[in-house]
Amino acid sequence: MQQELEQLESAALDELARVSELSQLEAWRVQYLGKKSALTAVLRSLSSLSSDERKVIGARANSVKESLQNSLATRKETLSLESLDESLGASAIDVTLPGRPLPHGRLHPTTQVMGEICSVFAGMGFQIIEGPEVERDYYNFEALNIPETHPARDMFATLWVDAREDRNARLLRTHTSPMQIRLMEQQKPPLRFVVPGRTYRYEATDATHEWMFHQVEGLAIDVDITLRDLKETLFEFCKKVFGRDTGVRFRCDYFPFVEPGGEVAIECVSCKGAGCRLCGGTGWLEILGCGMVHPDVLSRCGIDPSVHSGFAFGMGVERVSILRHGIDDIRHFYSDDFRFLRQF
Ligand code: FA5
Repeated sequence: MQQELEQLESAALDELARVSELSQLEAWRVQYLGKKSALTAVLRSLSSLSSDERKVIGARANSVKESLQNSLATRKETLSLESLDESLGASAIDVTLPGRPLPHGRLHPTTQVMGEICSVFAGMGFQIIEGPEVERDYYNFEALNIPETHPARDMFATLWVDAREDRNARLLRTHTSPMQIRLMEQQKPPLRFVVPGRTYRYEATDATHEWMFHQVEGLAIDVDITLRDLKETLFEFCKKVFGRDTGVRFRCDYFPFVEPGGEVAIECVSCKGAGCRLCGGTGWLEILGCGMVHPDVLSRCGIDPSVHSGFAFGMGVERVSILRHGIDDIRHFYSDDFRFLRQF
């Protein structure tokens, strides 16, 4: 019987060493230490043995029982630790890994170009100032030599805030030129200002026209300011922003609030002057209107035109951006398409 106990112990311990899951331990316990196990049968049979045999076999059977119980407890602890390690390993955070890049915002391409335009003029001695987007009819039209019945009102399809019949009616400014009047009313010459900001027109959109776009207005008033000052200022600006090799065209144009008036166009970036959809086949893209401030406008603002003269210009910011970056359609700017915006 003693030999039987030796074999039982070694078989049980061998099998226990092979148990690899906590859940299998109970089956092992039932088989080797349970009520119907061989060891329990030996312990139950002790009473039928002689007292000498009972002493020897009993002591051995109890030591096997104790050894199996201890081994079971040790194995249970080992397997518990292993499974804890595994679950920690699965959810552990590797703090040495590089972080995921977070998407971050940046300035809109229009804001970037507007800043660039303003800093070129700031370098020439112009101050930067902003003005209201909701304007009075007087500043947007009347004071700029565009009375109610003037055909030039058709140049500026207007979004009205109040009924347009009201002489004091408010509107969304169609250009930044009303700030010419506000500045000349508020300050005495010499004046040198640029005014960046949003403008609105009630018109259909296409590759070069939006209903909301940005302009930068320029105004310089002093003694002896001539058309030559205007042209040199604008050519210098074009050289700085578009480079020396880009074609610049200066032509006469009509605006009621300047005399003489002009427009500046830049060689089309898309077709290099050959003619394409973007430039409407002309090879040129107009970026600004300009001219010498009309004497009537000066007088209306309390500036004597026999003493002072000045020039003004109004530049389309998106048009400058289109030319700077080779963009084929103005509508990309406000489509909120990240694939477009991310490029700037
Ligand atoms: C004006 O707005 C005049 N106030 C400019 C001016 C100022 C003339 C001072 C004389 C003295 P015009 O409508 O041409 O002019 O617009 C000026 C520039 O704004 C255009 O050359 C163009 O670059 C841009 N622009 C005009 N309409 C749109 C539009 N719908 N979408 C985008 N850009 C436009």
